[in-house]
Amino acid sequence: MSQNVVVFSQIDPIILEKLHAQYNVICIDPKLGDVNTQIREAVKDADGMIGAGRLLNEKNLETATKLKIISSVSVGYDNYDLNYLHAHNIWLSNTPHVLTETTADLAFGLLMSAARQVAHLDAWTKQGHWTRTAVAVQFGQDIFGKTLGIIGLGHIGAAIARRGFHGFNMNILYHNRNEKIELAESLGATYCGLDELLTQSDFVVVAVDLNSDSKALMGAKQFASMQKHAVFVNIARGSVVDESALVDALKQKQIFAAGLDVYQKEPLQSSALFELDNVVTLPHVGSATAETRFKMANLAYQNLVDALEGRIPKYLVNPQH
Ligand code: 8YV
Repeated sequence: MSQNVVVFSQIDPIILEKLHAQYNVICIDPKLGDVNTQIREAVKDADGMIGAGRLLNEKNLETATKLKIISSVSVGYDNYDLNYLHAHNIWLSNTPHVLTETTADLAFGLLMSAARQVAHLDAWTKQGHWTRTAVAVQFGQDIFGKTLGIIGLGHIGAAIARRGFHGFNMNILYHNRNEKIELAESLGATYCGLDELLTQSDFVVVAVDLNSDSKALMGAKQFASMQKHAVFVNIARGSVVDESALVDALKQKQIFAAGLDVYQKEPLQSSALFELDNVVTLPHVGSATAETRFKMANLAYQNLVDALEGRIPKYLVNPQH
């Protein structure tokens, strides 16, 4: 008797086809009505779930009496209620490593775009404003040889540091819950407190997991302590940043510019950020290349199959139960 699997977001079509071949699959489709209502109904007989980007907790999992695993197609897992999953013996797996370099590429793309006003000057040029040689208002910030401060030296933070160190001869500072001495030595990176990193860095990149320590880590005081020519980049989670404080800092030119891929509310349809010329806003595309999203979906598929066939998945977020 085939097991039942709920697919709660769009996943790679090749992987979806494999799931259909092995399991009774129900796909949640926002076009068919309220997603939580669909999830509550679909999980009643579900043995497994696979997908990403949805808040899964008691409100939509309370009917899931058979659920063994939620296989997330993501490395971050702040959108799952881990306490609820633990209390109900539901495994959560994720997809680390396969997206590290792709996400670090995007982070550096945001850093460079914000530093050199790429998004704003692209629109400005296309609107016909280019009537003479660039003047000060079109100038950007140098990157080569400058100081890059990384908040969160995990796999993605380290990949960003490698790009700065090897590619742009940058001086690397990092702040982390614990020092990473060997890794830091390989990057010529210096551990420092958050305040020192913010005051010393020309570029500040947030690459932390969202947790109780990192929530609202960047607020008015932190932005005010940055240098006026500094660029701020967030590819972690929106809730690490007090977004209204960032808007104020950008409006008051407390920092030069920002590059954002994540927001407190997603998807973001309107925001004071959209009125500003000194912020680049991307729609949470850090891992969004066809190649990487296939790797993530394939890894999530393997985690799901392992759990449903009685094996321990390779990347369990909550192995303790
Ligand atoms: C996911 C991400 O696509 O992996 C993560 O944690 O942020 C992205 O790669 C996103 O979580 C899907 O909503």
